[in-house]
Amino acid sequence: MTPDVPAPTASYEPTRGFTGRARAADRDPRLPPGQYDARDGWPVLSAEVTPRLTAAEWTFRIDGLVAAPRTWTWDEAHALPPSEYRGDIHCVTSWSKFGVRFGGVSLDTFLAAARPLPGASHVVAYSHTGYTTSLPLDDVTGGKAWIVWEYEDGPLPAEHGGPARLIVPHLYFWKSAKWIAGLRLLDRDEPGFWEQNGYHHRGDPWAEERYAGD
Ligand SMILES: Nc1nc2c(c(=O)[nH]1)N[C@H]1C(S)=C(S)[C@@H](COP(=O)(O)O)O[C@H]1N2
Ligand SMILES: [Mo]
Repeated sequence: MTPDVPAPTASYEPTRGFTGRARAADRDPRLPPGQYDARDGWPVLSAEVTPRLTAAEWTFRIDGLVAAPRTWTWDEAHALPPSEYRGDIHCVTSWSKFGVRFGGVSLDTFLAAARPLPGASHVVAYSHTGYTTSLPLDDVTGGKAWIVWEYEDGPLPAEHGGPARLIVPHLYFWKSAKWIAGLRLLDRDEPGFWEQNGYHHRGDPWAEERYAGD
């Protein structure tokens, strides 16, 4: 108890005609609305038990509306040109993490080999566990999505999706399927696990697209 220290909320007190600006000055500009900085923590959010999946067993497939459906093994995926993401991630349960590094291969590299057909507009990403999430194709192309197996300087921990996961960091992190098994390209939006359970279909953290109807 430190009664002579002003309450920390004092600086957030709305001033007439100045609301929001005072707030914005105090907030880290990397923090989307309604989020907090998890700092050193990285919560684990899994609907399923962490699977026992070795690198040798892991495969990644692209099929559906593509000219050349195919499956990559761990070694085949690692032979592709490496790519990394350095930046922020945002979970819909309201934590964000700043300046993290993930290493792997750009999804563009895999998609270039599979060659999406003209009618393809959406993807369903699915995990080796059965978890699914749906995304517009535009949200996973153009340098916005990766298949990753490194976190900071080490292998991606199993509870965070290792051996490999999808990351789509410009959207809420439920789109970033852990233990990624594949991507199916479709000509329509086919809602995945959380999208069928009340979450928003797109999930832009800057627009606070948390739930259906947001
Ligand atoms: N296979 C699978 N992937 C998943 C999930 C899950 O339950 N299963 N949860 C999603 C959600 S809601 C979030 S916020 C992130 C959490 O990733 P983390 O546990 O590495 O923080 O993974 C996403 N990918
Ligand atoms: Mo989440």
